[in-house]
Amino acid sequence: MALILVLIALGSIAFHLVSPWWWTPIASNWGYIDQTLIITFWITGFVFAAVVLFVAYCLFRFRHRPGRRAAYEPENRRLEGWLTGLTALGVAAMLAPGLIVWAQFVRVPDHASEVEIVAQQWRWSYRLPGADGRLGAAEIRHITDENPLGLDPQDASARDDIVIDGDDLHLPVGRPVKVLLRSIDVVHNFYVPEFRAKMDMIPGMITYFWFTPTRTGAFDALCNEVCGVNHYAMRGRVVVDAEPEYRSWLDQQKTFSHFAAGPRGGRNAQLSDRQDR
Ligand SMILES: [Cu+2]
Repeated sequence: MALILVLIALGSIAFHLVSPWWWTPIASNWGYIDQTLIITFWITGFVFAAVVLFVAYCLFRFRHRPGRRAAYEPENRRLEGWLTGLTALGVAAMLAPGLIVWAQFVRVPDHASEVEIVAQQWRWSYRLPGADGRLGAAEIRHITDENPLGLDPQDASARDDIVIDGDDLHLPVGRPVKVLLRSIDVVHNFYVPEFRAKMDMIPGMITYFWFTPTRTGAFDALCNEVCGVNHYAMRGRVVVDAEPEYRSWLDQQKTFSHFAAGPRGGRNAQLSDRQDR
């Protein structure tokens, strides 16, 4: 029994070290989030190994021998003091780094640009501010086929907003971005594993986080909150571009006024296309 416990402890550590299931290479400034996870791995790993090895030691050291009797010791103030103190220290060491990272996570740099991500069963849409650098007002009651994100037609700053419906989101590398999250129906969660950042999207609320993409590439966006039968298929793509590629992509995008004025194409065409399939 003791030998099996020793093998479980050593095997768990070995599996952790050579595990094929590790994080995808990071693509944002949130290295701190990896560090807090590593601290948690160290502390919980150490405690796990210590407890299992201690049990193995006790099984061996105090194994049954004829004539030996167990001592009965229901109280031990000194030992309880030590265990309480060490447990408190371990829990604090796991929580404190998380609080520090959280404080940074919700403190958006002043020069961050904004992008809105809108979730609905079971797709992603995006909105970028137009030339005025501001996102216009939006409300659920404005939603129509020509206005899938419900932008306020009366709001001047909404008219030049860039609406990306059913396509990839592009972001420039190396520039901080504040991500504003909205949901049209149920709770979703926007998650790009490489960015190490995610947040629930709650109908009636605008939640947010910020990050800086640190390398170019195409990254899968997942819905990370079970949101209905097609939750598994709620995928998107975020493409991080160098500045020139980003500019040329941006130039090709349609603004809200263009979208609203256009023929009954856009989303309708996509939907009927989808139904045909
Ligand atoms: Cu979802």
